[in-house]
Amino acid sequence: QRTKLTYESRANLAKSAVAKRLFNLMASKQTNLCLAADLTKADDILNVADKCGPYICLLKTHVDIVEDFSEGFITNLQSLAKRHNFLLMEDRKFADIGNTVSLQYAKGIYKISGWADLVTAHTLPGRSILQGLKAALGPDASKERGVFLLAEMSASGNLIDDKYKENSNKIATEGADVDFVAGVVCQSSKTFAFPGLLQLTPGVKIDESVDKLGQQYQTPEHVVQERGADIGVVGRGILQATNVEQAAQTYRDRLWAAYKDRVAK
Ligand code: 5FU
Repeated sequence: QRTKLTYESRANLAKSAVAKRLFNLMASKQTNLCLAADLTKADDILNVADKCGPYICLLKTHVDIVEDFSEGFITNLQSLAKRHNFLLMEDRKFADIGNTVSLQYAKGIYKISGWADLVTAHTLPGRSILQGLKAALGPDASKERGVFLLAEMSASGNLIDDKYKENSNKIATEGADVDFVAGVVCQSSKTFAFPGLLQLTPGVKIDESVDKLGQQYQTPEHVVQERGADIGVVGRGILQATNVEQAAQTYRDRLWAAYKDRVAK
């Protein structure tokens, strides 16, 4: 069972080079917290990235909500990632035909493939989503990039059913492009079994169980121990705290303790 294995041991089973890197980073830095930096001003994102950097393995962006985007913002974000040792994920949720996602990944204002170690993609279009994203990268660059495929969502009333989950798992684990898949975004350990993939689970908060727009929350302990999360994604739980740094530390401590408990049992 993958949830019983340590991150170190799973690094050796990963087919994606970025997944391997992330598993090892998590183990050495002792954190399985991803910060969802959903803020609309570049300086605000850089500020929370600097404060929370020591406690996170991954910083997740929605770059299209940044009102004052510039290349300088990306340069600064990358140097914070380097300084504090975390990876960058753009939660773009690509969902179009291969040719279009290839353009969306590498071109336009954001040139995501140039800086995001990881991106998210829906499996709705089928395998061509992976081929399309890969096509945007040179042969060497594809080793430094990875995709998290969405097999489930935390939104109440979402349309994903068991068949869709099963087929998403097949795309993530079978075929020529599995070396490009770093993990799966989902809500349950039953969604996939392969231990070389990371389970990223959003919808994590210490108190409060829903928001007004369909988001459903679970506690850090619940997502790691009952739902099989390898990485817990926290946005507003940290961003809206009075002391952001302290909140990041608390989430880091609770998510990490839950993981240590999980592998010890
Ligand atoms: F794929 C998903 C999902 O199923 N639920 C999510 O909430 C992604 N998310 C993202 O996680 C969402 O786009 C936000 O960036 C983040 C959750 O933020 P919160 O403030 O902790 O609710």
